[in-house]
Amino acid sequence: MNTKNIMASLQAKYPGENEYLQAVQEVLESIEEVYNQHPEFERAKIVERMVEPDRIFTFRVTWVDDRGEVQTNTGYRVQFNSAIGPYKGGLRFHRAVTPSMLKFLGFEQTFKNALTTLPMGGAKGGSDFDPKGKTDEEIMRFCQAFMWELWQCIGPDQDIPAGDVGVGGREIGYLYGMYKKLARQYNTGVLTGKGATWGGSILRPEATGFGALYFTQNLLHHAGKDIKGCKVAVSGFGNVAWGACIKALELGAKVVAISGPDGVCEIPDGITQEMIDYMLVMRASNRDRVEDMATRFPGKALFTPGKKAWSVKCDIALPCAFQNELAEADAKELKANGCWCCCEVSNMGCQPAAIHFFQHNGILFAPGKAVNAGGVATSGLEMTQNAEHISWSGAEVDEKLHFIMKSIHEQCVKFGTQPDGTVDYVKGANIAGFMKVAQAMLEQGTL
Ligand code: 2IT
Repeated sequence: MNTKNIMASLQAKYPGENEYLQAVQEVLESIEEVYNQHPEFERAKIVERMVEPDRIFTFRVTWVDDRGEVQTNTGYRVQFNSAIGPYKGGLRFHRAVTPSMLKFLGFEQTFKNALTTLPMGGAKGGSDFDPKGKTDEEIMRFCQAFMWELWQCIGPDQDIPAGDVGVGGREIGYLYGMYKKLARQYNTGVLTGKGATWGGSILRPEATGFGALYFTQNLLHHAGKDIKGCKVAVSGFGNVAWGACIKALELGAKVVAISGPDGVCEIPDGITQEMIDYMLVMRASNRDRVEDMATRFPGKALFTPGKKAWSVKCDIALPCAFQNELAEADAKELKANGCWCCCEVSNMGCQPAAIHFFQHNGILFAPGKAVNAGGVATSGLEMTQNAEHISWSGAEVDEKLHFIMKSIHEQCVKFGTQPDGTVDYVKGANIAGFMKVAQAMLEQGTL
């Protein structure tokens, strides 16, 4: 395999699809050496096939806002790879959604899902719909209009969407309601992240954040460290940040920052349960402002406009917001402020130069596709419960999530341990995920 040639042809074919090209480049760099030890992969052109999605559905979504005005958005579902199971991955509603963004997310999802130990292929979807400032009624009408097109592409044994940025329990409810009406199918397994009374798994809302902290614990343990007493900086205040804060607090760490597109809230005494509960209110308001935390908790949460969470002194950085949110300058600022570990929770949250800086300056770093895989893994557990028409207790789900995150960490160590004994988690995660998908593709023939 020649990474340079493959990247050059993808760049020529998909100019401007920067997130997608970035995600592919990172994986190809990691796997090149292993790939070249497997001539059967080269003969079957596994990489050339793996970097292209199986198919992309694009559709118009037209809905009516509260003023009676007709609005039009674009909806997508990228079915990336089905080598190890039906397509699985979230839906993102965000004004910046493009095919490039969803292709990068679908590509990452394929490897992430392979790491979970569960049989799930990779997919992603969403729309350029901007939930900011929308009323509950508008959100419902948009979700219904979106499902009007999407329903034909999905199914409990074909493609199972879930939430992502801008899509939480409320949106999944509206989407599922419309799916039933259109498809006249009542199998709850068609979507995950559902409400607990109608097929949702206990702990699915918390799972991405909880899993990220379990992974962090495993990583710290492997490095001979402990999370207790550590200062943690978290970016974002959405579903993922919320789950991460709950578990960090429970494990005895101190969350000293959360952030939003408007700036950062420093919390010198550490986040409290009351503040964590308020994150849910902030999210449901669709205001997209972290400053609301400072207004609600004056003197405890200190807001600085225009600053990121990485400007706050911490031991551990947990990016929980959006791709490329942590730049090289942020990595340098973190280091200067004493940070020694960064577990990426958002998908591709760190820019390549930031990862490079971490890895060359003795800062422990693990990539999103390993750290945040607890979310989709618990979606997989939700699918199992739906297929069996039962629901497990929280303790049962939590035990399985612990096991899965431990297993993902072990796979990273197996494929990422370097001659000097340190672990390259980027390499480890990419190689482990790639080997599983590549082997399955090979065994299923040229498709
Ligand atoms: O990025 C992700 O893994 C998710 N948004 C969750 C996907 C899922 O199917 O639960």
